[in-house]
Amino acid sequence: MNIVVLTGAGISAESGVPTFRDADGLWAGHRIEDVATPEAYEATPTAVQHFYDERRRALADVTPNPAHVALGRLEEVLGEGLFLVTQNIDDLHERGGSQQVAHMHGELLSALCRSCGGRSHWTDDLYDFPPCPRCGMPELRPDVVWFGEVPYGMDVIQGRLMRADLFVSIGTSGAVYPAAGFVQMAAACGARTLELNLEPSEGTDFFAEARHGRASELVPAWVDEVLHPLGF
Ligand code: BV8
Repeated sequence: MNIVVLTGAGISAESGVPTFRDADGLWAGHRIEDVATPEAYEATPTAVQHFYDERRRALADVTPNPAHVALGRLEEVLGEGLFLVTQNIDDLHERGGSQQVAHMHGELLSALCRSCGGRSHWTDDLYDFPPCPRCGMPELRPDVVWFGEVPYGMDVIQGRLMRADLFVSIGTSGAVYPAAGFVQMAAACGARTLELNLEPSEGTDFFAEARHGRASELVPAWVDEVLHPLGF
């Protein structure tokens, strides 16, 4: 069985990580074009660095919730049969037990050097432009995909979507492409499609089935449904 799971900010909401578009979300205090575009970084690099430094620091105060843990259990049983792709840049999937996570929009705990192109595991601030561990240049930026930049791993993602038996979207508003289009690609290639979200997403009509509620309840229940027939 080939399952592709796409997650968004909603899966981390109950862990205390703010989503983007909910009332108290990240965009409530900012405009996308002011903090999540290459142009914003060119114009006000320190302000953009602070936006990500705050989120990186906040990772120390959050913990995985039952939804993350349930997906870790699903991977333990299905192995390569599960492909987990996330729009999130937090490390809660990994801390919840998932070992293979495709971060299509990058990761807070990675720094990308604009001089040598090298990536380094990074837990500190970047606003003071520390030297790149590889080349020494003060050119480290957050290793995240901004609007207008190309998401990571699209070829692998598309390959998995095309041979999925089941596509499940968890905790995403379906507002941002190309992630929001994955359901249509999977369905066109014959996959069953399921949306698990607090409320109907912008793409909810593309899903064969939708269940609405909190991820910490919906996801463990769904994982049990998948694993019980397999004897787990
Ligand atoms: C690209 C990383 C080309 C940084 C992010 C016009 C039409 C179509 C597309 C475009 C267009 N104009 C421009 C575009 C392209 C653009 C885009 O889509 N813009 C939007 C605004 C229209 N996209 C891009 O630029 C992308 N690049 O297109 O390159 C390309 C394409 C294909 C192949 C090759 C090249 C790059 C976009 C990446 C931007 N970076 N994040 C950072 O984190 O700061 S986006 C960011 O917002 C997230 O990563 C995520 O992807 C996105 C959406 O957020 P969600 O995760 O869905 O969170 P949100 O708050 O929106 O929703 C939360 C949901 O959870 C809600 O539904 C809520 O109900 C639910 N929820 C809340 N609590 C719970 C819950 N569910 C369950 N339980 C709960 N407890």
